[in-house]
Amino acid sequence: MSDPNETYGEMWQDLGMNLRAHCALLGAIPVMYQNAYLSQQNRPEGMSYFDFVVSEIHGLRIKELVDHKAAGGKVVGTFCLYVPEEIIRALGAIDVGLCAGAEWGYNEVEKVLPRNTCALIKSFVGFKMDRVCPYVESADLVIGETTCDGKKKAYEIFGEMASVYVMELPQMKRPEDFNLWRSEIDRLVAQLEELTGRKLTLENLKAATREVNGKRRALHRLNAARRATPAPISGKDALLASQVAFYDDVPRFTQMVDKIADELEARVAAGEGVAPANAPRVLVTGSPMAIPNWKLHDVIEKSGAVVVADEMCTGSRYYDTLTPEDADTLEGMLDGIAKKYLGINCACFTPNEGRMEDVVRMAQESGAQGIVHYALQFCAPYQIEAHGVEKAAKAAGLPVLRIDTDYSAEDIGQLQTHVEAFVEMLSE
Ligand code: BJ8
Repeated sequence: MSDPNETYGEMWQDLGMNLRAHCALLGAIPVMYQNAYLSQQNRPEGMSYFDFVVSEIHGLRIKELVDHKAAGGKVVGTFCLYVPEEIIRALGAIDVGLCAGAEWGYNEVEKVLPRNTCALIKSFVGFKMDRVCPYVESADLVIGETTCDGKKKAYEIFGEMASVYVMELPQMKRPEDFNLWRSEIDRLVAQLEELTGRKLTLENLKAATREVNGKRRALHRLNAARRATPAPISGKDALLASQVAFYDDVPRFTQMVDKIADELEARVAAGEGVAPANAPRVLVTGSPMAIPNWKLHDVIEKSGAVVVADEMCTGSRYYDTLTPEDADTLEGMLDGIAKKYLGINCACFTPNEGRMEDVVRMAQESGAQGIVHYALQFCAPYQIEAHGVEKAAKAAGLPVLRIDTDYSAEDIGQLQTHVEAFVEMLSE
């Protein structure tokens, strides 16, 4: 394999990246990937596409973004599911998810953020401070949102280093909250029209909506196949597909995921799986897992269970509902977008009963025998909401294991002990 620094060094330098630090970050990923992914048996052949995507994680896709910018296009970075990607795409910009899943630059970060900030926030600030993420460095505009307190305050600091626009997201779902959110969508449109120099129209919004819905449908197909026994794909592989959905080229990604779904459906028909039919089945719910955060799924699956569903932003919250495509006015399309996005069940909302219902429904549909609740340490919304999830799950007869962790490898031994005991209990 060619040396990525030789192939892409000039491009990274032109983006203003810190090449020395970046080299250290990039060097860590193949080892993690080998341990978590390439060591798996009987993976679907279609996953070779994702092996390639990860091997080129800061290479080919960044080259595509750079080419797009050279042709006059814009790149927009986002951190949250509530930012409607249909609008960004309709205006000819490319959207990329910027959530970071690796510990980086904490020494510097902890000079500006409290130590007890969640790993996701510390990492995205660390990536920017150290200039090691080519996605962040490619972005012409970063869109934040008022979800949790940590994120909304961190955007103020992030805004000292990058161009940031923040959407106000309500924290309840009453009619007056919908009205606020709907007006925020109009503000976003104006902001993006100014950035791109283009006008949002019924036609370009419909076309982008069809495209993004296509991606969601493909992910839905892939994940529906996981309901079969034996599971035709590991939870880790399904997680990777969800993670890559946030930055890959949309038509290409959709085609590749559909191809994997074809393969999985054939496996299901043939009764083939990646784990034995009697492997304990687990649903994971909680905070999102950004690339390369594969830690919990890896521990669960190496303990002999299989993750068959993910109620997370890197999971069902992303693909479960589609944006309506059939309104015949631009206003109507934007109303549909506002409604679809406000329907997402993030723990930043109160109350958030919809999430409890989703967790129980998904566990039942996927045949999960137990639930692992995952929260990043210092993520108050998910750590506190774990109580409600536990109550709803127990009422449905589903045992719950609560895991609070971060991105470091230090607690892996401890995690293994807890997870192995839970898996053993499920297999009794
Ligand atoms: S829709 S989950 S992507 S806000 S882990 S930064 S909540 S302290 S990421 Fe999220 Fe949007 Fe909700 Fe999804 Fe705060 Fe928790 Fe950190 Fe979090």
